[in-house]
Amino acid sequence: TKDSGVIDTVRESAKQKLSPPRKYKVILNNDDYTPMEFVIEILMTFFNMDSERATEVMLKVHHEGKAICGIYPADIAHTKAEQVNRYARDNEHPLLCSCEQE
Ligand code: NFA
Repeated sequence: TKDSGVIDTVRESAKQKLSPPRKYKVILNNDDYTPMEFVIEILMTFFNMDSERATEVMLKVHHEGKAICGIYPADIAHTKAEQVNRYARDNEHPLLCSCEQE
């Protein structure tokens, strides 16, 4: 900085070493019963995907067993998974959303 000597020394000693916040993958899991259209609606509503992207991710879950819907800080990831599971259960679908540390 333009200040030197004692001022910079104070700044250095006050600096904290913060690790970057850990992130979590929000995962959507396949099942045999949840309608494809409902999964697309979930991806558009909770993960802000357009219908083209939502269809692509839904088909990846359908064919590969699971897919990542998004990567977020811990609290947001867990809240999204909870909201998806609540919405699926309210509509009597077995769809399961989970989180994994990145
Ligand atoms: N496998 C479901 C079906 O054939 C569709 C589905 C896709 C379910 C993605 C869950 C996740 N109706």
